[in-house]
Amino acid sequence: MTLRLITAGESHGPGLTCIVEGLPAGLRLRPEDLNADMARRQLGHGRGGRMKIERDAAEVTGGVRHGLTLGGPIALQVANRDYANWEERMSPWPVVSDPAHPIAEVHLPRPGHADLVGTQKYKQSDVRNILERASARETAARVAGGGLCKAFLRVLGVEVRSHVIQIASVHAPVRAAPLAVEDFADVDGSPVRCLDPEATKAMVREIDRLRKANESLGGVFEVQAFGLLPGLGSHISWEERLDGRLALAICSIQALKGVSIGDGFAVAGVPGSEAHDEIFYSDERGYYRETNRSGGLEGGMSTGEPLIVRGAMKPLPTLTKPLRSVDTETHEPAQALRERTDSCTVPAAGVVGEAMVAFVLADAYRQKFGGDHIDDVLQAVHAYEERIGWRG
Ligand code: EPS
Repeated sequence: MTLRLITAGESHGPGLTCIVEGLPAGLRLRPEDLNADMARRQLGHGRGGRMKIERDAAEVTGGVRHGLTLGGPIALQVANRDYANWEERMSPWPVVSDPAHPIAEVHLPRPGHADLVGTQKYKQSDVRNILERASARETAARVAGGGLCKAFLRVLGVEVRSHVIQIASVHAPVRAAPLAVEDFADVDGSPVRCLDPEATKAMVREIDRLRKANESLGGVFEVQAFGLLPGLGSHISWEERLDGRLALAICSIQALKGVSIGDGFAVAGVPGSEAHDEIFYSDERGYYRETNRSGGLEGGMSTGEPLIVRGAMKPLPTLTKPLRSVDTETHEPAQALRERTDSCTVPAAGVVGEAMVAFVLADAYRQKFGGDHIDDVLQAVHAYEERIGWRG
């Protein structure tokens, strides 16, 4: 049993679709399981005008009846309210446009965006035919699907959270103690979703400063998952390694350039004796570690410690003071497309990161435990917990 998540839709088209296939029957869902995260994804200091237009919410059009999953694919629809302003330009069907105001093609690819390579690869003259799908608007659909995965994980005692640890050159201070799930209770109260109040202020100031200078900003978010069992994923073949799957899921988020797990790149610079997590045993706790440098993953499998994954986002490539580019019709030097844009979406990317991690973990639970009904899943999980003497 594997889980699949597929999205469709363009940024300014009629709407987005997400289909999640492979969840068991009998899983209880509430509208807020989907919509709470969609609303969180819209927030964050540095968002642009578009988020004032959208009120993201998912309409369920398949796979759920009376608040319970049926075991079939679940289909979710997210409307693009902005489509009302783009109906002619983004109509799925040919339109008879006013000859005095023809629908203009875009010929000014933005460095750093999918624009230029996409037009070459897909044989398009209009950059809009690429940018509409490349847009991070698509992540609204992923987050809707991620809500389903989170609801499934919650029944299994797994919670996924995120926070922002860097925006541009501003870093949150390194935390002395490991985070617990309760530590994230107020994270959305920070306009940049950072757990440190002083760093929050500095990040907001940095966004304001660079936005005024017509710049965009990148940063780093961290996703943690609590309550995992040991043994999700596998060492036996490369494509089953959970760290590889997480890396794919995180790096697939628009504008993500880097991913790290646990101590990540820093672990490359310390001696072996300081890089690993020693193993202990007590009757009350069973096997346990006193450190979690591995980020909860050893040999491509979860260890049962909190999972810690970071994603590094580049500054958004749509700039209000555009970079140099080339007109794809004339091949003359030109400035890149200048469009309404966000200046920083690292806080939102953290919410998307949660959805992607939730998907990978839900998939790993489906692969390991199968089950057509959620009760079958729970039975299989409990049998495994008993076999390995898991104390949670
Ligand atoms: C995006 C450009 C902006 C963002 C958009 C992603 O949209 P617009 O061009 O309509 O102003 O706001 O993000 C979303 C719409 C969203 O829901 O996150 C881009 O080019 O990637």
